[in-house]
Amino acid sequence: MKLLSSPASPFGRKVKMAILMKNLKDKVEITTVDATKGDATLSAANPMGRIPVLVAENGQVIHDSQVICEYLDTVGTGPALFPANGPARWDTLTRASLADGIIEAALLMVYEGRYRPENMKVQSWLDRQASKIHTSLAMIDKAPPTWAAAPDYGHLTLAAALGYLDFRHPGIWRDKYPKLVAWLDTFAKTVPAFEASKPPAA
Ligand SMILES: N[C@@H](CCC(=O)N[C@@H](CS)C(=O)NCC(=O)O)C(=O)O
Repeated sequence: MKLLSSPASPFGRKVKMAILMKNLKDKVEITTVDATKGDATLSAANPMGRIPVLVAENGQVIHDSQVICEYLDTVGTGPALFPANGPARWDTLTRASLADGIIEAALLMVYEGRYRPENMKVQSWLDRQASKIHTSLAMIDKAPPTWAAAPDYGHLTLAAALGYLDFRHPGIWRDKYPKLVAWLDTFAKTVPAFEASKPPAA
């Protein structure tokens, strides 16, 4: 299999964690793609021009990060990342959806800084994204999601979100959400893939 991603991508990090958690390291070749510049290989695989994209062994192109993780769950070994059905499945997917929302808001803040000329930056837009992040973190911090046998897709997505905040917005969450800080420490100790997929220093 081939994965198109980049070292800094939080959505790519979700997939990299899933690859390691499902014991597929030797089966996936990772190619670095710069999604911010427009890349012909990437556009051919995903017309949205977004990473991550997985090309399966049979040549099938799979995106986005959730679909890739679900695919990897079917071809790898180890504990299931996605409960097959019932309330547990909707709980996992809903926790992941909220964590993806945190990543999206954090990414929009990065893009605002990166792409808009200084005199066109809209502070109220940045504040709105930051507020979404804080409202979500405050809710999750009340009762960080535990796991029984092993962390699932919802947990790995939350870890990717917190890792991305550390990477791109350091200082905005750790002093406010102590339970989440402890939760991420426990996750990192339980899942070596978290540290192994860490982006290079910003
Ligand atoms: N929903 C997608 C989001 C992917 C995404 O936004 N990736 C970012 C990099 S982390 C990207 O490719 N951005 C470039 C762009 O949107 O043009 C997923 O879960 O994979």
